[in-house]
Amino acid sequence: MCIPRVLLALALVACGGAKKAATPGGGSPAASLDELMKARNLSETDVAAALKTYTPTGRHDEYYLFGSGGHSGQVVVIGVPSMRILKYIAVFTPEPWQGYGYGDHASKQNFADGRRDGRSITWADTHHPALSETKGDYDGEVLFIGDKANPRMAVIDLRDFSTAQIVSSDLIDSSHGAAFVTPDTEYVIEGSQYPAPLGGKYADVSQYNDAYRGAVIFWKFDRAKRRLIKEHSFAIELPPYMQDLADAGKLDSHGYVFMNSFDTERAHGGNAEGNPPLESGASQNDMDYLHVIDWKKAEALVAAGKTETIADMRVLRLETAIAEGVLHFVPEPKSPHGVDVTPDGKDIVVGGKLDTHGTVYSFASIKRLIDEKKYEGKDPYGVPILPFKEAIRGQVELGLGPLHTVYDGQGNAYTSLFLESKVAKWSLKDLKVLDKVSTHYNIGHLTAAEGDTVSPDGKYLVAMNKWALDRFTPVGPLLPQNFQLVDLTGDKMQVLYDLPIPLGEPHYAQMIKADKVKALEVYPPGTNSSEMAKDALAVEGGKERIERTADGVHVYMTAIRSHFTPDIIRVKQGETVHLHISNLEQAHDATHGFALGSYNINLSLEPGEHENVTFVADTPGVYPMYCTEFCSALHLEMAGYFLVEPK
Ligand code: RUQ
Ligand code: CUA
Repeated sequence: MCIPRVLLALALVACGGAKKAATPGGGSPAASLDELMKARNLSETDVAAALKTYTPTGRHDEYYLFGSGGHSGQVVVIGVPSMRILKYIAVFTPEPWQGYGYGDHASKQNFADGRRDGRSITWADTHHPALSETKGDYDGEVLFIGDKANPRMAVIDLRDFSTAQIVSSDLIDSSHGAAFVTPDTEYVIEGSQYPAPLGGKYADVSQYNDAYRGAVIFWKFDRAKRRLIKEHSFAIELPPYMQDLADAGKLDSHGYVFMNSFDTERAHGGNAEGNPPLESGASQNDMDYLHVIDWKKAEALVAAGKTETIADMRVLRLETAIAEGVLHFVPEPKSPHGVDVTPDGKDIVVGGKLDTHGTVYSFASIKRLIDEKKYEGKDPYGVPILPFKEAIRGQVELGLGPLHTVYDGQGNAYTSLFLESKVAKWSLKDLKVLDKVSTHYNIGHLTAAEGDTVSPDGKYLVAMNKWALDRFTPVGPLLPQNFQLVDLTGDKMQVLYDLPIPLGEPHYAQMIKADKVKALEVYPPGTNSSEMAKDALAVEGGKERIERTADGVHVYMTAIRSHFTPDIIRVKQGETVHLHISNLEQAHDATHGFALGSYNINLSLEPGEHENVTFVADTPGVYPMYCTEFCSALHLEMAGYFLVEPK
């Protein structure tokens, strides 16, 4: 009770020492804080929680939280501790406000690169965002996010919080262990989940053991270009287990990747064909395999040409990976889920899911066992298995359904307990639980401030809850997810705030110090935002024009408060039209939109930005074009006509 009292006293000082506070709604006489608490049925603990998150107008947050947007195929950006939603970044899904997927060349290119089997995909199941790292610390340059359903990877540039690239490989047909970065962002990891014949080939599921495989892709990141380079990437073939989450080793364990698996039973469904249902078939064994991958060694073998190319990807085949000592297994308790390397890189924590323990592996022991070739056996594919008991430092009894673990800077770990709906705080040194806090409900991932770097901040944790049940005013049978902000500063964890996420099921999120991200205020004049360079077709004020060339009509247009120039465009039916539009503004937040109805063209022209659009004027008529952002008092007048004369 003493902490809330102090905060309450602070609150009173903050309102000028008098026990008067403004009444919501205004007008009526100010009520005292006590009266407000009574009227709103708030306890001192509630008021303390409010004071820890309340952020007055104009004040900025201490952290950015980058959360997966789940099915929406987007990324949600939230300020912490206020829990205010700052942005949804369009990634895999068209998004009208950002003009993403509505005509401009850059987003068209992203969607083209994200096609699967030649098919355009307009949604994604985004799971794990990963911030780029330098020496194991977030550097605030880019964010990666993977799509589980249509295995793809996206690169988001944090200079402008927009998607710079989407890549895809036909090697695998689903992914889950993505995105995770190596400590200097040399590679971005994408592990498959559901085994399938590599390279999109066909084989009946009855050939599961022989023809189906898993794989992990190491996407090469070119930091100068801020792009993933497919030609420099590679993959490692894995047995047909369901590989799950991954984490890269750091410091002591640098050079390794750890990846969970389940269904080492190789159950593959067929419940209408006399087989056990997949979930029970996959839960027979007491142990599955933690995959220990030496990516440095793999990289050297790839450079030496020991690969086979499948679906345009250089693949280190399973037998090579085994023969060269790239891949080892260590047993892990029953259908694990999260694998999380500790900040010092010395230990690896695995959540048991169907086991009540967190298992703490010692990297030093794993390394020694590998060096001594001390195996307790081999799996059916010949992968050496290290002895479990000698590879672990210990186990901690956490509770029901441990999934994911994050860390603070004080030697504590925080593990989500899905079945118990709790977060367990425990000591890495003593492997003892120190505290538990209830979350609402069925927590999946959790994220702590800089919680998976070499130097976590502690302070705040966000529980990412799958079920919301009774937490919010009802909105029908489909409920939002619930992000709960938890204070880590006291001995006891305290839930401070509930934020409904009504757009998809977020899985993971990362929280970075806000001052590490250097976001642009405006683009330099004429910037092509996908290239982050001046566009060759950028238009300067006074140089607007319409030109007819062999490939169609080129319209060089500018936008500035409150007009487009030219504002009348005349073309003939069937002509190809190339719009080149520069927003001449250099004032912060002076964004213009450009909408051309019936042609499905809708752009967001941020200050300094240039965009190119190409389309065929196939339907004659009169089409108003106008600015879609309320940019000025004469915004409604910021309009013109696109005239298509019939043939
Ligand atoms: S999953 S809720 Cu990370 Cu995709 Cu565990
Ligand atoms: Cu420009 Cu409204």
